[in-house]
Amino acid sequence: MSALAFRSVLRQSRASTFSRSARFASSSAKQTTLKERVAELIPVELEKVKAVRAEHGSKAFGPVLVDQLYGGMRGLPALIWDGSVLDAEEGIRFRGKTIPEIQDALPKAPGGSEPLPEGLFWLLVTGEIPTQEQVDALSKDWAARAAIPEFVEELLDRCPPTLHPMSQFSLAVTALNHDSNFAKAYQQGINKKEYWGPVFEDCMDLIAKLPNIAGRIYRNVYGRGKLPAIDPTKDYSWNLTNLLGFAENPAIVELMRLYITIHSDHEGGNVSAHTGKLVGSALSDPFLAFGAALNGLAGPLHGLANQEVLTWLLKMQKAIGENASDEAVREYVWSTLKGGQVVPGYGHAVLRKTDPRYTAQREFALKHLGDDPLFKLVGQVYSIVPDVLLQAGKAKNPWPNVDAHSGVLLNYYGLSEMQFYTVLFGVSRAFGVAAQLIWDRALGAPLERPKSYSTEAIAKIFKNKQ
Ligand code: CMX
Repeated sequence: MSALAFRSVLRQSRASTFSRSARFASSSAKQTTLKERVAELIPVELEKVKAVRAEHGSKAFGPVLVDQLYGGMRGLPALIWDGSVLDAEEGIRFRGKTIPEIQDALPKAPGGSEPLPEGLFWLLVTGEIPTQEQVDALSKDWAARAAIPEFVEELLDRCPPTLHPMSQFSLAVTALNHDSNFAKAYQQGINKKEYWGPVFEDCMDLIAKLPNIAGRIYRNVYGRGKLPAIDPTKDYSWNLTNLLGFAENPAIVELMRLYITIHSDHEGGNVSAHTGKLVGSALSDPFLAFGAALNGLAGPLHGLANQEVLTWLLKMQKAIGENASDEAVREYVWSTLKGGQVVPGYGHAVLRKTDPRYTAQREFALKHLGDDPLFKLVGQVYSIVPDVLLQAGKAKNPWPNVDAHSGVLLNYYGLSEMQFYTVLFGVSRAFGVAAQLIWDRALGAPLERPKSYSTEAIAKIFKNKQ
């Protein structure tokens, strides 16, 4: 396809978005549902992909270094991921929008000032800012789908409280595959072109059921009594916070809205996002794909770091006391490094500056946490760790990531059980993985199957080459 034809496809797609926005300007008009909007967008996106592949399909990104094969594939262009793009300096953009931009643009709860994650999901899936009515409709839809099967409740109730909450979480999500619309439709011989429909329904069910799973795990493991019912008049984050037992405090509900929004997506190459996409590419249904993603999120170099940060901070506080001097904190950081451990919450495989998700949480803390001693310690650590990591000379990025701040915020509001924190990260990460799974099936993404090499083969291939 020529450059001219390609530009015309892009123009058509923008025009279609524009006409839709114009349609939504009047709130009395019938509101398109998310599924109807995806159906409208699919032919446009298929054309876009066709045009890009026709024009650029045979072009190379550049050389692949042997070091990249040994080095965890850092920087290797390998995936298409539409929901968000991560810039090393600037951080994440969700469908082109920075965190402050989405905080500004997305609909809020009555009296709230943080974005509703329902709106973020709409944005991740469509690239468009939804109306308040569309967001409210999503809250209602998810509340209606929120119940989990009795056998999954029993499965969770039988887990020993010593089983890590993330293992329980992935177990329950995997078991939801019992009722997968997609798995059933596939067995009945669904046409490839129709895959996205049941996958969409599974993704909506998946997101909707996570609060009941997370709430049940929390109450079982920490002995917090019976789960309340979902309130269909409230938003997703209010219900999640209520199931955990904290919704009487509007500040933590607001925190949850921000938390779910900013942890949702971080482009496609991170362990949880990529695992979800990879497993989905085998046409495993969204429950199986996201269950696998959760197992990756449970690793200490990825999502579990938010548990590790608070554990590390509390250990430090115990060792050097509250209101310790900068010198004492510096020494503690060095002792962590000299003990062959990482400083949790610092560094990143892609980012090279302070993570804007850290900044968003810091701004929330400045507004709400006052002079909480742990918040003060987080600030003090921020003024010391980057210098130490630079001096140590190994980490490519000495700045804090998202996990450096979240635990302190949750702890402040009484959610002090660190082992549970990654479950909340997982609830949020479902939004990004689900949005991508819908598009992967809608656009016919193929089975992932990169090529692997043995060290012997590499030595042979490059034996006589410069
Ligand atoms: N503390 C100590 N050492 C660190 C470090 C940190 N915070 N960050 C990086 N390094 C070390 C690495 O372990 C590596 O050491 P070796 O050469 O001995 O293996 C070296 O510096 C180079 O690593 P890098 O290229 O800068 O970082 P990677 O891309 O390999 O790893 C990450 C990225 C996040 C795993 C790493 O920075 C880290 O372990 N950070 C602490 C854990 C953490 O906060 N993880 C959460 C990330 C965000 C998320 O996914 O949720």
